[in-house]
Amino acid sequence: MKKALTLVLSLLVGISFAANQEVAADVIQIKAPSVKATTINIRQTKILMDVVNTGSQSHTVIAVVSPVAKKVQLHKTTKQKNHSMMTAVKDIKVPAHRGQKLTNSGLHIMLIGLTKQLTAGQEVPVTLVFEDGSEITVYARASV
Ligand SMILES: [Cu+2]
Repeated sequence: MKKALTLVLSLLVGISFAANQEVAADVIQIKAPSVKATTINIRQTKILMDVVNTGSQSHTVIAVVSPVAKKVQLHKTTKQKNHSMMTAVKDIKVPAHRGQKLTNSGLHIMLIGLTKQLTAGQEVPVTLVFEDGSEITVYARASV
């Protein structure tokens, strides 16, 4: 009897624990997604947006996909003495209750090996993949 009760209790704890886990895609909102328009010979460009986390747990962007580029990387711009440099980062943290702005001079998404020119006004589909496997797809508007 005691054993059965323990089993029931641990099942209940398990269920409530699962219910407390937020799904990243349910609590994250993407504001103002944009992509820098390109000229004919340019093969890479940046995507910027405001990743807002309305949830109470931190989440992480682990990958981004877009059909207009052969490769998509998560990048960080760092200021050097006379120039700025971009390096790839493994993931982008999205802190609870606030989020993370992706900017020209900070963390951003990099489209590499563009399969076509992106002209102003065009809408580029971008899918963000989070640590729990959930995804959000938005359309980044190209602007100069
Ligand atoms: Cu970059």
